[in-house]
Amino acid sequence: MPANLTPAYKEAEDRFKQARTDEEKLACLEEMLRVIPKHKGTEKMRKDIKTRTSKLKAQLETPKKSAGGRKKAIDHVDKHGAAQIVLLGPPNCGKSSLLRTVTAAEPEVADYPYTTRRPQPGMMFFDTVQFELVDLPPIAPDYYENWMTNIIRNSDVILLVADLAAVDMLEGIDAVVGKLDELKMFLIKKEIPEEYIGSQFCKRTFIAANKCDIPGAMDNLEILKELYAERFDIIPISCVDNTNIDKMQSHIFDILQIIRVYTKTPGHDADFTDPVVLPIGSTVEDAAFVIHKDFARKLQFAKLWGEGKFDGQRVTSKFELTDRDIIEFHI
Ligand SMILES: Nc1nc2c(ncn2[C@@H]2O[C@H](COP(=O)(O)OP(=O)(O)OP(=O)(O)O)[C@@H](O)[C@H]2O)c(=O)[nH]1
Ligand SMILES: [Mg+2]
Repeated sequence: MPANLTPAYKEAEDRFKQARTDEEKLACLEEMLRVIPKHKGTEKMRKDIKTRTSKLKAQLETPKKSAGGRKKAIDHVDKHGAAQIVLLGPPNCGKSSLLRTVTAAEPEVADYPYTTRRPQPGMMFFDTVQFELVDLPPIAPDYYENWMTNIIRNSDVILLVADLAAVDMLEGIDAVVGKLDELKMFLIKKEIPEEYIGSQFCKRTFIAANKCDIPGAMDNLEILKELYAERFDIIPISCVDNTNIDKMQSHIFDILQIIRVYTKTPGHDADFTDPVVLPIGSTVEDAAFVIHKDFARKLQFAKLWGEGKFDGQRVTSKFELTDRDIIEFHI
């Protein structure tokens, strides 16, 4: 039976052939399995991809030894919070300063380039939701740390940081976008196309144009907008006087298309410290499922408080939730 392979599969297979590291190969195999047409004619191929994937995973999970003992993985940052956002940009644009501004992390900041050498995560708390930001080394035409690829592919959002104070501002951001194109990343503003849902090669991306406090920065901002505004949303920010930091934070919330739902137990106030974070369109049942699988199964009804509802409105498990709803489960 013919395999009738699609262009998407052939593209993924080409990427696999070009992949140099095991991490890259694994990402490509997973992509191949995701896009391969699922019918009798591809059964053998799918089995083969699965076998290669398991072998590679086992190989990668075997701890590598170095002279000093076990080697710590540099190409992976565990995910925490509602989403993981990687900071990418040219040297000296202010990635580490941004991490310092919005999280409690204390990465090294210096007025010379190539300061950051390793990934540095930090948790950003915004409007009761935690997001994880990951500061990384810079990207330049002649400088790229290959281990970053795995971290970029595993992330949920790419935050491109431009340097409005740099004379070569445009070349700086061009080099970063060029590298991502080379890695075959498909960068989008907000809506992930259906065929890319679950893919590591499609990322929500926007630009934070940093150092807008510097005289002349607005001229550079106009140039940046002229060339990139169609492709990416651009938010001018400053880590020195905090201009638009809140706007940048709510933009992350907006592009992720998520809602937060606060839970309460009968007779008590709602817990506003630890919301359940869900995709827009989620139901009461989805929220219950996040808390516990059994909980969703046993759910009889819920009471809701929030916009467009009367207080304590009784709803069934299929009821669609909206941002900031307060929910009381009854099982
Ligand atoms: N005026 C101004 N200076 C800034 C701003 N953000 C960062 N800087 C300065 O820019 C320089 C570089 O900042 P870093 O945060 O180290 O930049 P980086 O992108 O992490 O640099 P690398 O790790 O070398 O890639 C430092 O001197 C910062 O104080 C800003 O918003 N305005
Ligand atoms: Mg840095």
